Amino acid sequence: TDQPYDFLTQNDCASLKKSIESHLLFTLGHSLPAAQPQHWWIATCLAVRDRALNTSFKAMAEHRRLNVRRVHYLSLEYLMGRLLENNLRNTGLYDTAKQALGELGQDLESIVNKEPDMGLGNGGLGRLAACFLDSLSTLDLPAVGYGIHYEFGLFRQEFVNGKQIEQPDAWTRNGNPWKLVRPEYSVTVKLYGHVTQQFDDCGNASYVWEDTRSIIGLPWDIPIIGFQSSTVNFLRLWESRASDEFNLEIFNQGAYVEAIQEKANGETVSKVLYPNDATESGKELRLVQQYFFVSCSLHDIIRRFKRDNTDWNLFPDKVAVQLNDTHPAVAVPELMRLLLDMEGLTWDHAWGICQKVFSYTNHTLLPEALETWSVPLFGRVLPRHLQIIFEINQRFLENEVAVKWPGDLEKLQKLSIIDDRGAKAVRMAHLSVVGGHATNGVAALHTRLLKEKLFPEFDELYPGKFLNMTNGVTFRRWLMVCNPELTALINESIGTDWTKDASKLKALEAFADNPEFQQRYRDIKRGHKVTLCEIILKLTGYEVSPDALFDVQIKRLHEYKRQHLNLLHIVTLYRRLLQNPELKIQPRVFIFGAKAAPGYFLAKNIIHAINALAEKVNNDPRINNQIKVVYLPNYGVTLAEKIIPASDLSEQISTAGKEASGTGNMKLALNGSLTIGTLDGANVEIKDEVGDENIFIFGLTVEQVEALYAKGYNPYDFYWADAELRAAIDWLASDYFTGNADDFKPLRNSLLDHGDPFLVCADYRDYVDTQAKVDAAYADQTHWTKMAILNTARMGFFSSDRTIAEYAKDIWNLPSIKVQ
Ligand code: DL6
Repeated sequence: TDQPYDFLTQNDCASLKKSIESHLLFTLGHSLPAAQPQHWWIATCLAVRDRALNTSFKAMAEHRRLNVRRVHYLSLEYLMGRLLENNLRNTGLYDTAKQALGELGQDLESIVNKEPDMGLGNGGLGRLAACFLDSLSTLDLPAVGYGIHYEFGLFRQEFVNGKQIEQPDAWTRNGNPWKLVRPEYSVTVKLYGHVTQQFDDCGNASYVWEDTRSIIGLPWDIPIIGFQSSTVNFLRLWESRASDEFNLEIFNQGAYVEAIQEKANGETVSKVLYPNDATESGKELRLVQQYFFVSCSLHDIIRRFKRDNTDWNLFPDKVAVQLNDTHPAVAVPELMRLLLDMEGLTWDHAWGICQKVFSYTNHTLLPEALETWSVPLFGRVLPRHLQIIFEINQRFLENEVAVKWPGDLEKLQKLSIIDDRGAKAVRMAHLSVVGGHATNGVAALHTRLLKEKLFPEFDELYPGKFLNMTNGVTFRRWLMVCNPELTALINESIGTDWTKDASKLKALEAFADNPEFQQRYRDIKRGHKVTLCEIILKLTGYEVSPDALFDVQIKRLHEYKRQHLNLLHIVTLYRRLLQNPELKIQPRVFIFGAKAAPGYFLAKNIIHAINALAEKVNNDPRINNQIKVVYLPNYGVTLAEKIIPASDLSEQISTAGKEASGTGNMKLALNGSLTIGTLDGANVEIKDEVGDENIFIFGLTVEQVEALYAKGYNPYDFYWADAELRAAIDWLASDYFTGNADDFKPLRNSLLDHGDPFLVCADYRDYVDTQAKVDAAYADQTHWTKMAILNTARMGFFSSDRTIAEYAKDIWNLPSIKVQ
């Protein structure tokens, strides 16, 4: 940069200070004395953003000079959380900023707390995408993230009389300093209309998609700053705008209101995130959202490609596209359409390109979460794409399935991209597998089940196409930012090499038995527990003790995750304490954090039950504070950063075979919270890493679950056989907790009369008995601390840097580009 701008990009304290001041004065228009904390936050973010942009210019120029291959991560969700502290730590500017703001009479910590969460996702899938972006920049991999600029992110959760109420989350209402609008890269997207076939003089057919409606995609860029790296990548989020500010024709007819209505319709597309991560809502708007962001992104990718290349054969060398679940799967027919109808490529040429470009990550085996779209709906919204999908399917069935299994109609039906058993539907997972060169699961067990149960024929048809990429989390946010005290202790003990190579955390094993290290490790945990106690008091009004065992279950509320199994254990303990006043247990605080999809009745009933139990238990003098229950409202990334370092026990208790991976399990174990869990998802690999003696495993295995279902599962068998289980369920469904015996009947019915689909009753006894082992283990603090330290030491494998390095090598073939 030229001299006059040096203060905008230099990293010394005086420059940073000047830069913050100048943004406060000239960007925000506030004198220093008049500025509010909110303004200081924005000015500080802008000062950091200047520096990020400066790095990005250099990285982009180098990428362009080398005409590099890039990965394009397409995800309908990103759960970014707050960015300021993370960006300051990643750039190494944290202490400088603290000093600069201190000299300006401000406190960095309180400024950091002004930032609202960027909550553009539901749960695991969206947070994984955010961790991946961090690792992509950290590993100097050229990448662009693409998503939707939702005006309203995931709802804000409140409790009224213990029941969940949803409030809108207008995350960007007061402006967001990280995002940068790029109107010059706006894209026009077409929808609806119809397709006609046309012939040229030689009889060649082409297809024209006409009478369409248009929406404009306006891009907002968020810089993604890596840890000590030379690369700043971007997350590009598309906002929808109506194509004409005023539809003149309608306006001239005097229909002003209709014209404005049309404008509002265009803007609806990016209005709201669907608050649902497990079942498909089936709403037309959701299909429109998916197509909108995919089409904008592909236009953007092609624009960048054409800027530096002329030969379409090079497209797969320059472009990798990762489909984060099937939500962006419409990218397959969209790229085909662009190549066929806009660029004039032949079918075979276009298809060859497509298959080399795309790869797909599956994040769930739950049948209800596997996306399908009704054919009539799809055809109405995207008529040309439906044609293309039919042709892809016909060629696939004729040239591949029928060749591999001649005359096998059942195989044709099973593998078809179009499900024609009842009302016709497009199977987006099949489209994604067929349209790309790789499909991956997100944990070893999940990938095995994907191959053996969900896609056995595809696996046979395409040997080597299915890969495992066990998830990971960024250790920047989930250790260095959320637990700076533990980070400092680790650095002091084993140096800082682990920050670039997480496997080096293993060196901590040598300290597991060291009394002084143990004491400091415990003190750090206790410090976080004290902070969490304050948060709990503020958010719930309940006072809890930092000396109790903090037992944590934080994740979306879903029956398969079995918060109600945890609930039954607490009811059991409560009852035991009441029935035996002499009973002494390790005091425990049960901490929950979870949002339920607004239309998910039973999940909301479970939330209500936990809150009702909390109210009773926490106010019952008879149990002498031995147990407390708290449900923290509005669980999200920022709250997680406070809960995770304070946790002693991590609840990972899904029915085996249902949780694809989990990533909270990794964050908690990294921070020395021992897992109580089933052999599900990544728990299996966590157990392998930390060792059987440092984890509490219980419950049915996948094979036992299958056998039980096959035999015919009857929850009443367990209910009648176990007096404590029976009492827990019946007590919960009595009028004891709320005064109304009907309140938790739905929960009771689901566990008994509706067949207990997630085997809560079957796993109850082993769970409760394993919890007793936890209680005994916690009594020996020396040994418990040793186990916790070994968990931290052995979690290196679960760094998202490792995961992303594997994607880069085995799926994307993407080299790292260091910029001078
Ligand atoms: O892969 C990220 C994350 C896994 O850790 C969770 O186990 C899994 O439930 C979650 N899947 C989804 C499914 N959404 N859809 N479709 O969020 O992905």
